[in-house]
Amino acid sequence: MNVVNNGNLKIAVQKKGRLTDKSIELLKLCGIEIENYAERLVVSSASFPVDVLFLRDDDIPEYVQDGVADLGIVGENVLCEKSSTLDILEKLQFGKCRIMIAAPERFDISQPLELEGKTIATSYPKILQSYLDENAVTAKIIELSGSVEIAPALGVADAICDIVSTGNTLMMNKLKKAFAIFESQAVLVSSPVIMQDEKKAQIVRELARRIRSVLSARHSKYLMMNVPKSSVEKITSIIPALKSPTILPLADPEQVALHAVIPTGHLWNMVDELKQNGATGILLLPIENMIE
Ligand code: PRT
Ligand code: ZN
Repeated sequence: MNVVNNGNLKIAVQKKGRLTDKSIELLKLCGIEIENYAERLVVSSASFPVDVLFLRDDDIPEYVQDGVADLGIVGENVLCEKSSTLDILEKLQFGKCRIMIAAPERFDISQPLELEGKTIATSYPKILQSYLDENAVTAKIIELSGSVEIAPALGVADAICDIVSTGNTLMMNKLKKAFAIFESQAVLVSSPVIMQDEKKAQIVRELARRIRSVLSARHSKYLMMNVPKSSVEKITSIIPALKSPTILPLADPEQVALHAVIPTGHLWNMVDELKQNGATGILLLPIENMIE
């Protein structure tokens, strides 16, 4: 690939697939806007010194290893299958999935030893082989590049080893989950030499800082409500605020506005108690960034 050496940091993301939208969205939340990327291989951001390279996910580890890209966003499953030794800078909390063993219902497996002597179809032969080795199991691996789930019905394999997220694909193919052998999510990886270029290293540190602030904001929500002055202490004790809440005066001298950052998912457990203590106008807002 011919990539211009303009001093910009080069980030490889998946061109078209499950990680594409979330990768672009994450970059956008970090202030890296890219436009018109539909059919292009490389797009420069106008708002940050970054070029985004669009590649097949399987190729990302090698491009980053070779230094064609400085950073990459890719699933841990792909990294591991390629035996990549790239540094993982951040786990990105999307693209979560598990590589699982599954088999037709009549073939009931619940532990690795039951795979002894069986034939297993997979797109992840290395991850599967090292799992079998760790468990001292000998099985025949058949490598397929796609549609692994139909292998048992075709009589090609006894079991499969494939990525599962919702489990719908397994169910549609009348396969039953046995157990997981690998947990994966999208990660940000870096080239082994990137930190030797001080200018790029600085951009990487800034980007990593922004990513961390976006990720930590996802775990929090901004809670706002009006509360009677007399209930402030009680209400403050109910909410699991990350920091001390902000109390603001209102036109009504008996009431104050109370604002707090709370962990995502906690509002529903306390909403009745808040109302019983006189809270009104309860609003919960998303937080885009939380700068440390
Ligand atoms: O073209 P390119 O090579 O770039 O893409 P690809 O087709 O190899 O990969 P893609 O886009 O399918 O997946 C990219 C990455 O997303 C994977 O490497 C994983 O890290 C992650 N990921 C997360 C998944 C899934 N969830 C997932 N469900 N990858 C694949 N699947 C498959 C799964 O194998 C099953 O066949 O999606 C199907 C539906 O899954 P269920 O369980 O929800 O039915
Ligand atoms: Zn792929």
